[in-house]
Amino acid sequence: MTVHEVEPFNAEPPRSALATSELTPVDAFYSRNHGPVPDVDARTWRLRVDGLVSTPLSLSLDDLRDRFAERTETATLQCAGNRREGLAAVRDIPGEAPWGPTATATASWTGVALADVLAAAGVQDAATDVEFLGADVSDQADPPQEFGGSVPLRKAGMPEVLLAWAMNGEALPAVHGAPLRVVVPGYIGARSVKWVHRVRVTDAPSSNFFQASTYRLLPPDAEVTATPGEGVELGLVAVNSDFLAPDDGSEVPAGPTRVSGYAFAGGDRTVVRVDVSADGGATWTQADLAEQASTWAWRHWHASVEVPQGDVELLARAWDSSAALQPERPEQVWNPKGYVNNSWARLRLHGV
Ligand code: MTE
Ligand code: MO
Repeated sequence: MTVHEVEPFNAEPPRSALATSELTPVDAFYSRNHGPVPDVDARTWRLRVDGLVSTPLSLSLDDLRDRFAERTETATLQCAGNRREGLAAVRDIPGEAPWGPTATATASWTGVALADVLAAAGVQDAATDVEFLGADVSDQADPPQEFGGSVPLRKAGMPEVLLAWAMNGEALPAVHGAPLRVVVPGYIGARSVKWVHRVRVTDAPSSNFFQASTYRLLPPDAEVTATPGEGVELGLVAVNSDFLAPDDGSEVPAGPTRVSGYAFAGGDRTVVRVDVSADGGATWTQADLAEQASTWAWRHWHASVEVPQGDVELLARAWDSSAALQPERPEQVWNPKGYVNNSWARLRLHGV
């Protein structure tokens, strides 16, 4: 793992660790934290469901297992800061980790549908949003605050949104949110709140620091302040892709070379095409796309490209089912917090 920060713990795996299987092994799954990993006792832990509901609930893990049907969904998580490195190369982004292309990963998540829990609580007519609060306290907010965020009620009511206690069939590790985390497929990773202990039904988007003041897209010339409501709230993940093999900077035999990577689009959009170029974008080869494990999962892809003698920069770009194409250059999407770098993927190889 490349450890960007020890406390809070922030780390991403080498590209190769994501290349071999559609489901990312748990020990290769990136970790993104804003405070210390909380020590939660699963026996005394309860999930409170309150706010605009007719029957507030307090549920133990056994209650969740006993009262609701178990569901498993394969979903990709992608941090809004994934690939920030490419933006930081354009212009400095102080105070934010220079994430490479692997602050994203895919797991099969097991738990219960949030929709079923909301139905048991009875959502009132005035409700518009559902907020999640985690047990970790982050001093990145002033004063320090629990990590939280919300999604629109219409998303919260979809069957793919889970309260999950397992990933890839194993009990959720502490660093990934044990005993319970939210999984909001198609949304930026920040909405998949770990160590969730409260689900609050509301009539407005969350005023939590990590939604109202950060994870927002500011115009390039904006100053970074913590004023709530500035810029645009991030939600659905934009179409994105990157290379997974070979590694950046590798020496390879000149000639036809197999390259592979991932592509992902949020919301209920899917990846429909990936192009790869070895001549700066003059000509493109369409990559072969692997079957998608679910609507909510990335697509692995591979292609054979002609690598010349010497240095070459390969390009990759994905299209989604709304015909959106990744923008060409990081300069075009640069923003002061370094979110959503979905510019074309670039990989340097040296043909020998
Ligand atoms: N939940 C809590 N409680 N605290 C956090 O710091 N980080 C979020 C989200 N959920 C976070 C959280 C962010 S920004 C991302 S990208 C994902 O968790 C990362 O999940 P992972 O660490 O399991 O990969
Ligand atoms: Mo994130």
